[in-house]
Parts: sequence; C-alpha cells; structure tokens
Amino acid sequence: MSKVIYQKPKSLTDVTFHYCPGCSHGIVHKLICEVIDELGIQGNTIAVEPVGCAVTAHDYFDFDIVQAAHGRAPAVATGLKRSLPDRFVFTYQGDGDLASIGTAETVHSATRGENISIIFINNTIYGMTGGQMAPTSLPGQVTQTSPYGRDTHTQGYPVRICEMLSTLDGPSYIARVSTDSVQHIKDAKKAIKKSFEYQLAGKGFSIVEILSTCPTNWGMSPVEAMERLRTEMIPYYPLGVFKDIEEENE
Ligand SMILES: Cc1ncc(C[n+]2csc(CCOP(=O)(O)OP(=O)(O)O)c2C)c(N)n1
Ligand code: SF4
Repeated sequence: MSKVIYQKPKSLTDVTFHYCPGCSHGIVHKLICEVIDELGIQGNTIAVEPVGCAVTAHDYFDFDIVQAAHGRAPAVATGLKRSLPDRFVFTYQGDGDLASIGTAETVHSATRGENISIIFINNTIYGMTGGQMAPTSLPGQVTQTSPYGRDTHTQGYPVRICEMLSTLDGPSYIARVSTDSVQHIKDAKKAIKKSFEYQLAGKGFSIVEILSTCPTNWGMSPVEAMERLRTEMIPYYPLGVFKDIEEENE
C-alpha cells in the first residue's frame, strides 16, 4: 500500500509559476497555501495581491483575490475586513510596494491595529520593473538606479519595517523570517501560521517580513543569491519576533 508523504497544497493551482529560477516568491506562495489548507480556510480567504512580480498571484492562489494599486493593499484589506469581518483577509506585498509607495498605508493600518495579516516580501530591490533601488536596498548595493552602490549620504539608509512598526501599540504580531535554508523556511511557515491564527482569533494587525531573493536583478545564480541573503541580508535585517502580544500578556 502506498503512503502519501508529500503533496501540493490544495489551495495552490496547477499553473506553472512564472517566477525566475531561485526566486523566493514561489516558496512563500507554497507556505501560504499549506497554512491555509491546515487552517481549513480556503473557502473563506480573500487575498489582496500587489503590483510587482506577484501581480499574477491570482493564477496560483486558488481562493478569492483582489488586486490593489501599488502600495494600497492594506487600505483595500481594511475595507474588505471591515465590511466582511468573517472572512480571512491577507495582503501579499513586495518592498517597493509596502515600504515605498505604500508606507503610509502600512504604518496607518498597523497603528489602527486592523485585523488583517500582511506578508511582506523583502528582496531589497524592485523586481518587476527591472531592478531599481528599493527603500530596503542595502548600503553599497548596486542597482539600476544606484550603479555605484547605494550611497547613504544621498540615498539614505534602508528601512527596517519590523523594528519601525514594533514601536506602535496597534500590531499584535511582528516577525522577520527568511527563505535561505530548510530550517528558516520551516520557521517562516510557523510565523505565517501564527499571523493567520491571530487574525482568526480577532487579535488584530500582524506582519511577517520574509527575507527573499531576486537572483535575476541581483545578477546572481540562484545559489549565489541564497548565499547573499544569508551573509549580507540577515546581518542587516536580523531574524526574530519583534512583537507578540501573547508573550507580553504572560
Ligand atoms: C502607482 C504605480 N507606481 C509605479 C508602478 C510601477 N511598478 C510596478 S512593479 C514596481 C515595483 C515592484 O517592486 P516590489 O514591490 O519590491 O515587488 P517585486 O517585483 O520585487 O516582487 C513598480 C514601481 C505601478 N505599477 N504603479
Ligand atoms: S525578477 Fe526577481 S522578484 Fe521577480 S520573479 Fe524574477 S527573481 Fe523573482
């Protein structure tokens, strides 16, 4: 008798990802769908997809999904959740989307403690548009718009979203995770699940920042990109839980 030890999540369609080889978007899509299957909320979920490489997430996610203008996903999610409080609502956003054009929506949905979940893909670059500098690009990082490397004197310092939002009273759960190793991917799934469970329990705003790769615009092979994530990104963006109201209440 054969035993199933691994299978594709039910919430993920059979459509082949358009993402580049070695891109983290596919890994995170799968984790989200596994969590949605485990929580049994496929029929009750509404995602808000971004502008960026995940703009066609609706081809891969097999549940209701709304497209928001660049950066506006938390505002759209707020409207959805307030008008349909029994639905599970999450946004999926890149760093260009969430930490640049959508900074105001991010900060104000957090400070209001909206009962939504945010999945934040930080790959330190604008992927879809060909590799421009993002607010999260590292000091010295070469991009299309910082060809000599990000100069902090003229282009400022990277934004650490988790640390910044953890100063607010609104959020219930804030964590930064990574996709560079099997253990870190398992940890990422746990954080996503916790965020989703907090919303289901009515605990309010949560965000999971997922350190991710963009081998194409970094000009690297998939293996080199994982190495850069591990050796350059994690030291600048430390992993961990920045806020958890459950632990504060203990
Ligand atoms: C209002 C608006 N401004 C700018 C753009 C152009 N645009 C499309 S995707 C993108 C950046 C995407 O980068 P990010 O959000 O980091 O996602 P990634 O592609 O890296 O996953 C930009 C600036 C747009 N579509 N709409
Ligand atoms: S351009 Fe970058 S973020 Fe976009 S699919 Fe390719 S590797 Fe992923």
